[in-house]
Amino acid sequence: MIYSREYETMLREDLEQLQVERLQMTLHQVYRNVSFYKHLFDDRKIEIEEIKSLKDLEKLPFTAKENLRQSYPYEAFAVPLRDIVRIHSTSGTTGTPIVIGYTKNDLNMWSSLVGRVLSSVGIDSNDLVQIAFDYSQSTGGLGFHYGAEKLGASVIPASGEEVMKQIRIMKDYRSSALISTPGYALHIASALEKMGMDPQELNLSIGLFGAEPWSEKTRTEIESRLKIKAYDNYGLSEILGPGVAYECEHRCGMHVSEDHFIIEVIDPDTLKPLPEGQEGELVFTTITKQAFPLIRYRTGDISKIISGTCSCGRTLRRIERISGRIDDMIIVDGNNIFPSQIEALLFEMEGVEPHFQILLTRNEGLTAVELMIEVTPDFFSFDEIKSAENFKKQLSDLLSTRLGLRAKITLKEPNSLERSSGKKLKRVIDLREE
Ligand code: DLL
Repeated sequence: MIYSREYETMLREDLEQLQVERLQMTLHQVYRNVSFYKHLFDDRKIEIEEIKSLKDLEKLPFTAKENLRQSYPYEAFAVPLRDIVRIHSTSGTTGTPIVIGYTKNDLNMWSSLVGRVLSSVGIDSNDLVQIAFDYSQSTGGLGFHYGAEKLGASVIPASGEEVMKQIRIMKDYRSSALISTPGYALHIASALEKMGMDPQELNLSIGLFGAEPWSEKTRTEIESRLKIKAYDNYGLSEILGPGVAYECEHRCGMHVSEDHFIIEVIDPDTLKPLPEGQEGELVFTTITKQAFPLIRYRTGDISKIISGTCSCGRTLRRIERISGRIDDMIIVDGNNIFPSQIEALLFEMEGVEPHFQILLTRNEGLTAVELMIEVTPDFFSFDEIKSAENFKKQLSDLLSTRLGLRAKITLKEPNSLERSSGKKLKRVIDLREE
């Protein structure tokens, strides 16, 4: 079903006109209220009145994660704190998080956009929607929660429950849709198989998955093991949370809610916009957000715009499945982590070199993380095994409290981790798709 027919099927010409009008308003708003945009615009001598078409977007500066980190906590907000009704945050590349605010209107808009995501895969008020996303600072849980409630579905907030409890809820409450990371769906499938329970005993028919990269192969695997139809959806907290782009029943790319976001694909090296159909970095400009508007925000995600129209009738353009990142960010069961954050923690510890490797594999659907670290030459000599165990415990507590990361820690002799020919260590070895 199409949730918001007027906008989702708008004539392209009208949509582009709407985008330009909304962009103008947003530019005035950020110039007036966000000091780093005022400086950026002044430095580049940008006259907002001269931004008259989408082509003129190119004249505007990009926003990077770094700009938002430097605005910690509230400098990037475009409204006073009294108008903020919700605060989420996301990890920056180093220790400082990016803080995202929402006004009442923003939350309303967010719920409607999530309503589009749910409707487009056939979820409606007859559905029992089990949400297995985290309900804390990340946007998956609460984002889907309010969107599903707005749609009138029965919402089961199940995050944080361990897998047996999830399955029990799913079976007894007859959940018809599961919303989670694709990895968690595989985890549920493994648990069902271990219990010897046939997924046909459940009432589940739809799975809506996102927040981490996955492949067509994983889609097929989830569908055959859980006996459901699985759909992809994309979003990021800085721009909104879930609700930015979504598959429809045809599953040939994700429609971008272009009445709220202007999308560009750029070459990450030259920063020049690329034509439709060419792969590059996704860049979004928000055009309806009040509290946290962003101009040309570089997502770091790689994809491309799919040319041509979709048979569902939506005129909103589609992006292809996210194929990777331009940086080294890794996503562990929906949690985004930069190796530089781990490095910063290691610098706080004594007795280790900042040489480490992160090995990612799958264990019953979820990500198993092994952190291999080189210790200094005197580490093994100055004390016995006990100190190594203490060290590992201390580090794993730090990883878990600061980054929400559970990892097996393996200590390695100095210079034992393989260096590439340029003597640089490959930080991340990701074997999850193998
Ligand atoms: O992951 C928002 C979200 C929640 C989207 C639930 C969909 C479902 P962040 O925690 O800020 O927000 O992480 C955003 O996750 O830049 C991508 O790298 C990655 N990502 C999100 N959706 C997908 C997807 C939420 N469908 C970052 N495929 C983004 C691949 C995805 N990667």
